[in-house]
Amino acid sequence: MKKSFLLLLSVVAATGAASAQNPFILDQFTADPTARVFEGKVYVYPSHDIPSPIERLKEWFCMADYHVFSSENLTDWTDHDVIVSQDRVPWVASGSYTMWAPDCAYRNGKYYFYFPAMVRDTLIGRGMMVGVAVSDKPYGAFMPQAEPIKGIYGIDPCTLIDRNGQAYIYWAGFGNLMGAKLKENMLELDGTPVVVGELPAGDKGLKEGPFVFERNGKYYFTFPWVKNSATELLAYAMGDSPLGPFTMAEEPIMDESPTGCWTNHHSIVEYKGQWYLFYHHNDLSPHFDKNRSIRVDSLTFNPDGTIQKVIPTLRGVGITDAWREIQLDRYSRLSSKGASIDFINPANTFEGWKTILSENSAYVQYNRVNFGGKESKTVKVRIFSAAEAKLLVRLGGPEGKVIAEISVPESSQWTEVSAALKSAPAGVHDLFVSLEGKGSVEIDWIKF
Ligand code: FUB
Repeated sequence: MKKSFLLLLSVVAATGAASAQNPFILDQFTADPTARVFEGKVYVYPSHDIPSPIERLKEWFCMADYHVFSSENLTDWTDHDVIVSQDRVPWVASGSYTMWAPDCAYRNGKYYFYFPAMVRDTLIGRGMMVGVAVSDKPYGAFMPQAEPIKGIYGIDPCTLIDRNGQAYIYWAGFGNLMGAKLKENMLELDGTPVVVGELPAGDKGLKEGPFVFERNGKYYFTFPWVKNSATELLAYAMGDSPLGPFTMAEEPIMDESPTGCWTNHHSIVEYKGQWYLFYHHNDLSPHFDKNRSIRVDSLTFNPDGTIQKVIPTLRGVGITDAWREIQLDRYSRLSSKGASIDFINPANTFEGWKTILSENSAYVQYNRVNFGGKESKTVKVRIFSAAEAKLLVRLGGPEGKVIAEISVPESSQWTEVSAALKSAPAGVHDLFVSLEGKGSVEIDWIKF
């Protein structure tokens, strides 16, 4: 493969539609997020779901390539564009669209991108195998190896370098979760793979997507598991060494998806002193759960090292600047009556969501808005309302200070309306917007 082509692929794309909220990539489907901290930023290596261009995969997973995304503040994400694609990997079956869950590791000045895919017919051991592409930078250009790693038959690779500098690779294969040492070159297994024991047996539900990490001398073996014959929850076991033995934890890291997404696939990473769980739901594709979207929420450990269950949120992580378009529909709290969320355009979910307030005092709350940096004297909302109405904007909550009253005009289309701020806020606040009196007001975003 020509180096110039790879360099072209690695050119940083302009920041796409991305946000501090969940899901955090909004201009394409993304799944199976493996987050790693490289060069002081978080890099997320997801799968890239697409609606299938071929009949055989119309109702199944379909992926042709991988993008990588990076962020310094977990609010603004840069899409570095395609780093590896099925057409450029010599061992991958052409047109198989099987670029499933990947991972990336750093060692000795190089970045190793691990990915599963269907092998060419001519290779021994047909089916899914795992290959590597190597780069000098976390965002590419990645140069794929000519052959997949010998001895790995399966999907969902995950790597770990333990406290002694030994590298491991884990994967899901034939109903089991597997592990093996990697050689110093990160390209070959060092010894025979083992079945990771002490996990629920195969007849107790599908296990896949292993993600292993170390914290305070303990190794956490985490994995999606179809425990209750429905969708996947995120389970884990703990042990003192990378290949076990492990002891299963009683509580899951995350319960089954509230949206009925069959898969969940995750990674856990510490960044600037906070731990995060990256995972996926099917937010942008509510009726087809093979087109997924990646999310992130904070994760906390108990004093004994066990993991507190993570409740999925729409608000996500990070702080939102007041002068940007604040998507209230990724709310922290909604009133129990008269407030709802819907797509702006159900025929094109990539246009995002709207908040609908349709009863006196109905409200939406959006936490952690930063009013520092730029002083604003006005508030602007993108709004749709068939009749005149009034919105109140407060800081803090329902009893908080009213900072603006917005008179909403009658309109037959989306329109932007401004109002003067009663006082200029400073610092980080929770934002609270409510309907005062009658009406039904649809809000796309608000900004200051
Ligand atoms: O994305 C395809 C497959 O779905 C992954 O490899 C699994 O972990 C599941 O998320």
